[in-house]
Amino acid sequence: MAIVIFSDIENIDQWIDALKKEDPSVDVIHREEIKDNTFVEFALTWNYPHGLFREYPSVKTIMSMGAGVDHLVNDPLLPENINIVRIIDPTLSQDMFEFTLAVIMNRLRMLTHFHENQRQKIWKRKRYRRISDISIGVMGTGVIGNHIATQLHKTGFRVSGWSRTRGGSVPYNKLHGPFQLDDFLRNTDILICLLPLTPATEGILNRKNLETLPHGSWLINLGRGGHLVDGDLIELLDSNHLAGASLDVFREEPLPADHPFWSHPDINITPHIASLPDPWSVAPQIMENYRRTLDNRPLINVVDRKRGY
Ligand code: NDP
Ligand code: OXD
Repeated sequence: MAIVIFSDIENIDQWIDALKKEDPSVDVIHREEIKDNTFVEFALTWNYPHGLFREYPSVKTIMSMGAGVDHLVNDPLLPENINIVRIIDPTLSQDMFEFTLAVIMNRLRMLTHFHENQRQKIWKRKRYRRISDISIGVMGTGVIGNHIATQLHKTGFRVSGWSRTRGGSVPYNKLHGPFQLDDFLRNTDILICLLPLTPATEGILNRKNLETLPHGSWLINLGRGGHLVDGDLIELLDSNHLAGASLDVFREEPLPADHPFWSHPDINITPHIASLPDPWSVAPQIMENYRRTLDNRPLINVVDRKRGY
């Protein structure tokens, strides 16, 4: 058996090196090198075309090369007997926090605004807001959202989190379920979406919910493009209900050249870069799941396919 990579991401050689370093005896090959499809039992994948795994009848485990698994659980043709596992990595969660903090601090201290002024040689001061002035709302307090909410709380922000279930005790204010969503949104100046994309969360950043945020709020979407109703965001920015949005994920990636987000003055775009999985940091958990698959033992970081995350 081998680890078979089904992905065209640009740094594939680094993933192979990292896995080989973890266990020099393991075979790691790319999908194109497979001679017999029945040979594949463990697949490492990112954004493969739906239906592909019907062609590989022996696959037991598919491991996502990222934290998100919407590309897998939303495939209606994925055989039900296949286990899906994903990346849970403290380095990745910390990278997400550092990106989030950079975006928030840029907003508070208006660095993009002053950079624009510099280009026009404008010397004009503007009152800024402090960390202690700001209420942050984190939608989705799972592995990453909880890390971000906890770190932002430690940094001095007022933080609330919102998730599907009540969960255990956390150092920040915690709400859950549809009935507490309005309360959560009403008290949020900066909304950070860190939900997984499931049928229940698709389109959750819609007009009704974004309108519940206080006037002048800011949206940071790090979850998935499918959470956001693009037209609703543009209308709420144009009517000045929202002050701006930082978007890292999009319904179509790369974002098409003619998409109105590119030229909107109140939208900051980043190319799905809030975090990049570090192959060396995640190689041990991939090897662990590979070995467990070989030995038919229970896997780690398993996704609940019914729940969708
Ligand atoms: P987890 O599965 O650990 O956490 C998901 C959280 O969302 C949980 O708190 C869960 O609630 C909550 N949730 C799920 N469904 C609902 C719902 N219907 N209503 C309210 N809350 C809900 O995921 P991660 O933290 O690891 O990752 C989150 C997402 O971040 C990924 O799925 C991916 O889309 C995105 N991501 C983006 C990256 C980027 O670079 N932009 C990088 C990595 C991830 P509960 O706790 O009650 O189960
Ligand atoms: C991920 C991502 O899910 O990069 O890891 O979005």
